[in-house]
Amino acid sequence: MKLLILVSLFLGVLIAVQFLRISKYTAQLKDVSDADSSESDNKLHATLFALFGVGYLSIVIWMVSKYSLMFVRPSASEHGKTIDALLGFNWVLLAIAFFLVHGLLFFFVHKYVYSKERKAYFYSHNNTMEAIWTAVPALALSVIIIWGLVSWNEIMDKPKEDAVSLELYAKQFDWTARYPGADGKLGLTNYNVISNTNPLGIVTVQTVQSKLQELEEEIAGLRAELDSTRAQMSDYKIKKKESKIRHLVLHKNRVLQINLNDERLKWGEDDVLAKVEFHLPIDREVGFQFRSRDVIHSALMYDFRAQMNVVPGMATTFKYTPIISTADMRKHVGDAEFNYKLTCNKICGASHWNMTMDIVVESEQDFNTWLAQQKTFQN
Ligand SMILES: [Cu+2]
Repeated sequence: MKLLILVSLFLGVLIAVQFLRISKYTAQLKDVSDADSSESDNKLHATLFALFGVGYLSIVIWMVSKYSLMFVRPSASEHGKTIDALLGFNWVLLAIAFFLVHGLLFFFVHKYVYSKERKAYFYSHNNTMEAIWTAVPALALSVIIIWGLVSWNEIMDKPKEDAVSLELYAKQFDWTARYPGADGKLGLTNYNVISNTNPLGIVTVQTVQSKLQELEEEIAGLRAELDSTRAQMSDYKIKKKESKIRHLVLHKNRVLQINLNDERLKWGEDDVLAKVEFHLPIDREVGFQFRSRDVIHSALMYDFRAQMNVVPGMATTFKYTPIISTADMRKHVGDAEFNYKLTCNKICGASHWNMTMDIVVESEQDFNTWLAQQKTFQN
């Protein structure tokens, strides 16, 4: 079937080329040059152009009404309303400019089709028009930029004192949500103490000690292996093993630098970790902190009009106030299964598509009940 389509396409092109050659020869016979075109040809093209213009603009209107983001779910966060308003304003300006310019373009091509009786009017300059088409876009852009900057400053301001704080930790390929626990403080973190049982690298006396033990065991194991089999090993293998040991010793030294008497090491013990879904209380500000273990991820919480890059080696922050509970949004969209989603919005690797978490927005009371049911890090 594909071959057939290709063959017919090829033949179609061949026919078109032959037609062009025929018209070229007939033109030579009639002694008219390529540049001349008859009045009926001009009229036909003017009509076709007008039809194309109407068709094109109709398709634009149809596609916008069918696929536009203007009619999707309302913002579930307070600041999202501002973002939606800004975006809406941009769309209105774009629509005015687009339909005006394209409408005139197709209209003029149709109206001023070449005619022998008409001579083009020479019109080189008009200061008023120059001023208008400089001032109008400048004004429109100023409004967008000032409005945008003011909103941005509000949105990116520090969270309030009583805000819920919460960390979203990304790694290939999942998310972990971390709440500060009873003390209200997120525990310290350090990549050097990351282990199978401590994927977020939370620093507590216990995680430091178990990491040290793990490293010591690994070093001792490698040394024993090297001692017992050195005679049978190639130089290359010996060097590789020795280099591995050196790296582990350096790692151990970095862990040893952590001060076990630091009071702040207690903060992490009562941290609450959540997978699969995390909960937020309605109408309370949430201060987010984002961290990544490996590559750049991006935390997109579409319904809250929130997105923040998640960058290894640093913590990024964002805040918002949820204003529509999951239950209310389910009613609004008429889908009892609907859930707010946290998704990764940077192509971060093979299972990028799988990096998602449900977000449940509920009453303060339900939120506290849920939080109390979660295990603390120490347990
Ligand atoms: Cu990702």
